[in-house]
Amino acid sequence: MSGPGAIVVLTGAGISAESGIDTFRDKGGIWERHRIEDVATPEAFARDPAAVHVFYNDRRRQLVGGDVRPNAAHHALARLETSWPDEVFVVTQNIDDLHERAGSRNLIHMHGELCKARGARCGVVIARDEDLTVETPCTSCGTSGALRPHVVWFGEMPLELERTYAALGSCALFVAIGTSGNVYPAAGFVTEARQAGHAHTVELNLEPSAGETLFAERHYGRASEVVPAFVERLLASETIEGSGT
Ligand code: BJW
Repeated sequence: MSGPGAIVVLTGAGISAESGIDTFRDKGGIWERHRIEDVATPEAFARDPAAVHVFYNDRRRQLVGGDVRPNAAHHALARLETSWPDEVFVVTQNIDDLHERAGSRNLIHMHGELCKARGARCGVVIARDEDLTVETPCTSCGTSGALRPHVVWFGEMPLELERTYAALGSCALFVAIGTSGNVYPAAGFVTEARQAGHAHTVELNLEPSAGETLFAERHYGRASEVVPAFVERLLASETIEGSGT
């Protein structure tokens, strides 16, 4: 007998906001304090790698040493993964590790991971929870100053898109949580899930996103409240409402 169907969950900065991590485009968010062109493009890193390292070192210190922990929304998604009869796949745009800390395992970080670095020359990805500087040697190839943050900047290709599009094309439910819908290709996943996968689509966010009309079902409020409530309803019924409209 076939199950209720696979679920793909896209998460964005809003799911980690109540854990104390700033979002990008909200009032007081990261892009009010930093220009994208200065810290989040390959050109910025080529021009002034030290400034880009400072930007990510500060954020890494907060994640590793600060009082940051997963909130009820992260925990609810981990519970969904263990309790739902079919696959639950989380695609996060976030570079924090709060989904892992909450227990999610079937997860990819499409915009990279803050606690990893990549050899700009050799391409090898290594675990790194300490500061990076322009002198830090690559532990793989030994080249001095060749380590960059393992993040996806504007103009770079997001990670594991092939696996993500395959999942979007075969899921029964697509849920977007805490994302403003401004950055592609993630902002286009809802359309892909509807058209390729005929999935039911749900937005859970503090406020309507840029793509709100693309979702068949929408619930607005804090992630720590709307996500656990949505997950409880799903697990109680073990069915997916709607049919891709
Ligand atoms: C709460 C809450 C609470 C608050 N509870 N909710 C023209 C048209 C279309 C596309 C392009 C274009 N020109 C260029 C592009 C492509 C470009 C792009 O999208 N640009 C747009 C700005 C237009 N994209 C790229 O370059 C990407 N690569 C690419 O496209 O490759 C080519 C390709 C071709 C074909 C197919 C596939 C690929 C790369 C994008 C890299 C993004 N990088 C960043 C920074 C690096 C990581 C980091 O430093 O952390 O990633 S930018 C930043 O935005 C970060 C995020 O992951 C990303 C998304 O932000 P997110 O998560 O949505 O956060 P916010 O702050 O925007 O929204 C938070 C939401 O939460 C809000 O709605 C709040 O209301 C809500 N919220 N508190 C629930 N408590």
